Amino acid sequence: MKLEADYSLYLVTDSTPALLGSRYLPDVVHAAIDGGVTLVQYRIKNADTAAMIAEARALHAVTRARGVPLLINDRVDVALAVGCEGVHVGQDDMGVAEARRLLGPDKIVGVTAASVEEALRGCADGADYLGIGTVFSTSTKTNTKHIIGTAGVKAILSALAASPYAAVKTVCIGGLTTANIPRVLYQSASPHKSLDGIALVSAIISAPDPRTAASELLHLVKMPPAFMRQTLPGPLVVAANEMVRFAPSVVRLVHETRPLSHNMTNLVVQNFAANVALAVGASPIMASYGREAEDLAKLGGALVVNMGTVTPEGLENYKQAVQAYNQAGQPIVLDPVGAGATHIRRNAVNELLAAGYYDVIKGNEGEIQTVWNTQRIPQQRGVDSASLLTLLQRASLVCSLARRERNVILMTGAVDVVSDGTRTYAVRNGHPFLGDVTGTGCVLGTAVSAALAAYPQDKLAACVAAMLLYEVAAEMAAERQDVQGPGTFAVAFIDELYKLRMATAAGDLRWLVIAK
Ligand code: 3NM
Ligand code: MG
Repeated sequence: MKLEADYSLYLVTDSTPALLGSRYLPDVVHAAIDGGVTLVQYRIKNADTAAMIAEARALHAVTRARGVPLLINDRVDVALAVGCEGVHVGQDDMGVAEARRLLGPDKIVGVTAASVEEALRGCADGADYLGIGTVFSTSTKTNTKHIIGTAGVKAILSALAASPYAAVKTVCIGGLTTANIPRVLYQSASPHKSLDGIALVSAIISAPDPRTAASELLHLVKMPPAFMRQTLPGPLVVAANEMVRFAPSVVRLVHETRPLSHNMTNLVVQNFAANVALAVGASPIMASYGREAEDLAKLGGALVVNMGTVTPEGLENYKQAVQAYNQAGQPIVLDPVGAGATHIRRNAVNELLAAGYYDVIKGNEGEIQTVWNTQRIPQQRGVDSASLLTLLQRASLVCSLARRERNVILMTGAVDVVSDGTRTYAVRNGHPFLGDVTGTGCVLGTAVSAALAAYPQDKLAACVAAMLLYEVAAEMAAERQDVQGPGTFAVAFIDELYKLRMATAAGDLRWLVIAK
């Protein structure tokens, strides 16, 4: 009888000193199983066969005593010699069918898959499970061929669900850590099939305390992510035709709850962002030190990560803060400023996307296109926006990206487009002066963060409310007699935002008649 394996937390071993240090591998595996590892793969490259068999035997003694299956990477002969529970083969190793023939029907045979084609072939050849990856680039395995992201994992899961192999188990691998596991599980799930678990190396092997690390990781695999726990019991989702009418409720909620808007933003807009946060009724803090976020995330607010003046140190700070807000289940707005402009920024976007889940990603056309495809070399210069797509194309991109990321995507422009993958909106308010004052795009992220913190139950409704308030205030400011250009506009804009918010809190909703 074949052992029914539990794929929840799958440890792949690595004996390189950089990861294992001077520790004894069977001790580390022992501790990891005590912490919650449910499946172990012994993986070692360039070792003598006799030494491999001896070490695999020592590992098997540890795993068998605890009812955890042991698989051997690549080497069917070693698995046979040891009598362990199976093998894992890569695309360049012995084929699944051959391994199955040698091992018999009762052993576990798994295979690596980086594409739908490889996945379906592995299943057809009789694999019990797929190791899908590489999800994110990882220093543990540098010769990886394809970085497929959560979108690649989801494509494979969707294809399996629609195939005769829907029951084949799946894990994914590559660069997985406590910081990204919740969002990887959430974003890779297709409607009819989700991952059975997570496979990883360094998050356990190089952890100072492998037992605690495994226990934390297993907890993350089993629990719904914090950003879901918050929205699951949400009282209502705003109906499509009610968005505009609902906006004042969100504005009022911000006014009443005065949520924290934590901005990690660029040098240009610090002051403007803080003033806009105050004008909409939020409580701003401009804190760029990542370690501070752990305390700030507990205050019920939202984080804005604006990579307008990104530096290596800044990037590390963003990642720490993103992890803290994800863990606290508090919303994050990512503003990938100038995302396509340089390869440094393209890498920064990649790293930020791998570092956590973003409730809203806000950017102009070029920036959103770069998030969609970070390999893309854009036509964009600096951070100013130029539109090359039709409104329909923009709406379609925004909607597809929102589906992929399972969040809300907001694309700014003469007409702003926002979508949660199901409901897609265009907001036509605003004024050309917004384009003549620096930071007005960035600072919309601050207004959105306040709305999200006040009304996380429906992120799209929160975004639409913030956008309407912001853009209608811009129209009102631009039309004032005393406004003569961008300079006076910027000052009047803060005033009009403040006045609109106060009027809304007092029940005066006349501004809604110009919302479009
Ligand atoms: N296989 P870490 S990536 C062993 O993509 C392995 O097939 C991969 O290490 C694949 O969890 C990988 O430390 C290494 O990122 C994963
Ligand atoms: Mg291999």
